[in-house]
Amino acid sequence: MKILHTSDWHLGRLFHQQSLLEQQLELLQQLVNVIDEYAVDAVIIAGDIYDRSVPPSAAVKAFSDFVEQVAVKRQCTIVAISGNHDGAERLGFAHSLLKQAKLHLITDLPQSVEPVVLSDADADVYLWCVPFHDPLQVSHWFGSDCKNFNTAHQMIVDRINAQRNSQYRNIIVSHCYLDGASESESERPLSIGGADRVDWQMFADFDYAALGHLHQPQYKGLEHIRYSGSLMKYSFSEVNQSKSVTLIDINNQGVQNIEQVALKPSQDMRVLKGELADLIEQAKHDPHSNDFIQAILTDKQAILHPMAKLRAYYPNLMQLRKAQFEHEQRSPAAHSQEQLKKADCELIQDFFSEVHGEPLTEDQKNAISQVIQQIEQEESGS
Ligand SMILES: [Mn+2]
Repeated sequence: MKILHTSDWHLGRLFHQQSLLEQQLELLQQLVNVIDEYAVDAVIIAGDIYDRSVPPSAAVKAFSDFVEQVAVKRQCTIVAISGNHDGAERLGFAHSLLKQAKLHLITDLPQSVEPVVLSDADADVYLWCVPFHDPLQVSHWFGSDCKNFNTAHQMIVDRINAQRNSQYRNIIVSHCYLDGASESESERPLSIGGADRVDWQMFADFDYAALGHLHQPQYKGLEHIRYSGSLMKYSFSEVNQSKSVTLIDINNQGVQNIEQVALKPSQDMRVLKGELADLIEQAKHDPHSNDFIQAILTDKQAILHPMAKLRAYYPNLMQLRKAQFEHEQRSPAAHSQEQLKKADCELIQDFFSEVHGEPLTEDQKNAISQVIQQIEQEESGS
């Protein structure tokens, strides 16, 4: 049985105010081609199908067309969970009807223990699908308190383990942040204060872990605990990553082969560094001048209208930076990502030590990070 693992499509995402839908549609077509070429039986989407909880209509149409191409026309099963960017309830509309049409949408926590079963001549595969959740939602479901993402995820896995039968093959699907894995700038932190990490060890006993959230294709701990990575590059921090989908060949003995199939957009994302005059000279012979470009200028003297001058050659020049400032200040994107995660908590910690002359206790820190998280959730309306 051949299963394709993908995640983090972020349909409807804007990049420097520009829609990426055209590029996303091109890559979805490549996915369909991979499904045909490798005779794929099922597709797993490990969360973040959309970029926002209320996606633009063109993004909804893109997913709808994909479902029609894959589940309806090709009778290839689609199993998708909600990620932290998706609006779980909207995405889960009519899920019990849709599963009869080979589209399994798992957006509600209790569905984690209702496996999707795929059977053919090769294998019986149980897919345990864990939609994105925060510790509060898990506390509600279990009726007991759990403080962080790791405990919450472990509780769900324990419940799955109590139910699963090792006579069959078992795949777990989740949208989470594995401790120690590599992040990119285009992921939205799941929580602040660093309490969002989960241990890879809890996935070790499954035949395969199909993960979403981190945008770089990678495995962590063991080769079968994997992130497929995002559909395309969503930040300039990802220029050196090769995006792909992961193809798993599984039979009743277990996973037989894992292969990364490259996704190649016709418009790439690149960073160019040099003096403006040199970049312009090079641009004249650049066969990929349509790419999304970030330019880092190394000129020492001031230049008038460098953006306009370079845009004449690179119409998709999205960002211009001056190298001389690079060592003085870090990139604004990296800075804000870091701030999002740490700033509020650390600010309160600094203030507390200043006033009381002693640091916060672990309990106090947890209480503060919970309050901040709550405020963040209220503000985002989820
Ligand atoms: Mn994502």
